[in-house]
Amino acid sequence: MARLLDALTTLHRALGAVELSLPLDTAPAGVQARDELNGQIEDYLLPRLARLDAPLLIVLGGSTGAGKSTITNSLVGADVSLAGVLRPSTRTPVLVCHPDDREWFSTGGVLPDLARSTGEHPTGSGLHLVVHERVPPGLGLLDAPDIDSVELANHELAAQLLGAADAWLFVTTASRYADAVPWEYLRRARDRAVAMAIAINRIPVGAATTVTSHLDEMLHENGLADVPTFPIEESPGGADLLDGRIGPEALAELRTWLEGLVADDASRAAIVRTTLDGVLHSIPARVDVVEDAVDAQLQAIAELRESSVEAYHDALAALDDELGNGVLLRGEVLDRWREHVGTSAFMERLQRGVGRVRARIGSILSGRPVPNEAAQGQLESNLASLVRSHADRAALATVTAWESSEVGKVTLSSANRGIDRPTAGLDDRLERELVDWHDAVLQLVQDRAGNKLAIARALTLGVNGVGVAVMIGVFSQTGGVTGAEAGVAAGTAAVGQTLLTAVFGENAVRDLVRIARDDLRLRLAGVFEVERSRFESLANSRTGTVDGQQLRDAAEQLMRAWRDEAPT
Ligand SMILES: Nc1nc2c(ncn2[C@@H]2O[C@H](COP(=O)(O)OP(=O)(O)OP(=O)(O)O)[C@@H](O)[C@H]2O)c(=O)[nH]1
Ligand SMILES: [Mg+2]
Repeated sequence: MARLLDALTTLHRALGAVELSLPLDTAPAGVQARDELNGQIEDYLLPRLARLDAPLLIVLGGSTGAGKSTITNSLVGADVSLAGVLRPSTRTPVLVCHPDDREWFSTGGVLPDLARSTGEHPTGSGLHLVVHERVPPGLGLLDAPDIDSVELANHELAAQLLGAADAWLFVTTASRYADAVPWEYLRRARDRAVAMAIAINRIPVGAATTVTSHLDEMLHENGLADVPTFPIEESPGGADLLDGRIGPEALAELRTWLEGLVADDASRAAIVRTTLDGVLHSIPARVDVVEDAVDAQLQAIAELRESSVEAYHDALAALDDELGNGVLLRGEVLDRWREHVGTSAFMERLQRGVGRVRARIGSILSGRPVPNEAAQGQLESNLASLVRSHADRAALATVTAWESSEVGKVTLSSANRGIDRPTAGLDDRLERELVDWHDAVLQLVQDRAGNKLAIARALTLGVNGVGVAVMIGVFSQTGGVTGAEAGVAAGTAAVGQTLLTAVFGENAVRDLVRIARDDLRLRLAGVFEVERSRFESLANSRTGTVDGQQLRDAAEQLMRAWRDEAPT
């Protein structure tokens, strides 16, 4: 039994972790199946498996006014549950048992979430427990609320109670037995192969054969041919029973059936086994429903995640294009470059000539305008604002994509304000990354340059100058600078490239620039990933910790354990 209980606990835990909060078609059925099954595991399976010889619980369920409370009182021969003309009359379920079974039904673990009340009348909630000598030992009779009145809470409670039963005593009447709602329940009992009997109350005198044969026909059609039926003839009394009880003769057969259930260990064990087996075998199909719903949720979440990945990917690609096209040479980087190379001292030195360097770059420099302050003033854009604008675009694109579906809207509903804008920390994070990148480029130059730095130093470039030249190389790879600043930017870039090439050689420069560029790309991708992570957490907050496969595995594990450990 230990393995079975373990498997059941595992399934219970897995079902408890199922999250179905997205408005998908499959969700309502999934929620219902999940809650019902988990309820039944707690209310019935765990306590029953923990003690197979515990008293039987027979639950009286059915339409409002069918006579469940009246039959309970009449069987016991005492007013244990209030019956009445006002519908629905039973709201608090009443469990009546022999005094010997009091302990099991009050603390034994059945229906653990229903607080027990005792005393003359139900307190209004939980489960009212009454003991009476006339109930056969080993049997609890539970008078449940109805399944079809205007009180929806009654139906839920009734379904929970029926789920906890070792056997159902379904109560209907001669005029109500063909109603739709009771048949939904009867078919559920059939699907779960729960031990069951049907009492047809208030049969007009002499009509028993007509009514039962029609009911039997319906049972047959619904695959319930084996269910015993107990016709109960209408007792006189008009709308209300005179003394509130049905005569003993009318109930004789039903009483015999009930007593037979607990007459000996074998018949008691047979009922326990029938229902246990039925309920356990109903589990895979019920888990299937939950599983489908879970998979649909995960699929929907994956689609949301995908659209955020796409939006940020597109934005990063666009940013990447712009990084290479020289647009950035209008900004800070250009300033830095100028700090090192844009001085007249440097230009003079170049003009005086430094061997082959001069030879190779002289032609490029001749006729070029020297970068000046005025040109610099026109250049306002910088990397930070470029990144920010792309981050902005990606956030907005993601929000727009998500808002196009109900699932996305619901997921967005728990977002913080400003989800459609870049994060507050973007600027700081980006600045840190750029500082780090700058350092990394300098380190790279130092590592790769070897003694060529001596030449660079001779040009007063130094490590910094070479580093900045590499950065300029990164931002001018595709060359296409246009507009007013083109002359300055392109000139500066060309000077940088030419210098680098002169000092380091073409391949080395290409390498340096490529490595620096890849490094920057990676850093920017990281910055964007932080931006996107807000959407990722929103999506994750809608995902439970289990998927369909885990549920399927848990159900299979359970069925294997039951096959090996079922009592015979
Ligand atoms: N005359 C007559 N009245 C009956 C008979 N059986 C039940 N009643 C009456 O039918 C009414 C409803 O009976 P209840 O026992 O309260 O019905 P219930 O199924 O418990 O109804 P809910 O608690 O609302 O779900 C009561 O007024 C009973 O007295 C019967 O055989 N003859
Ligand atoms: Mg009642």
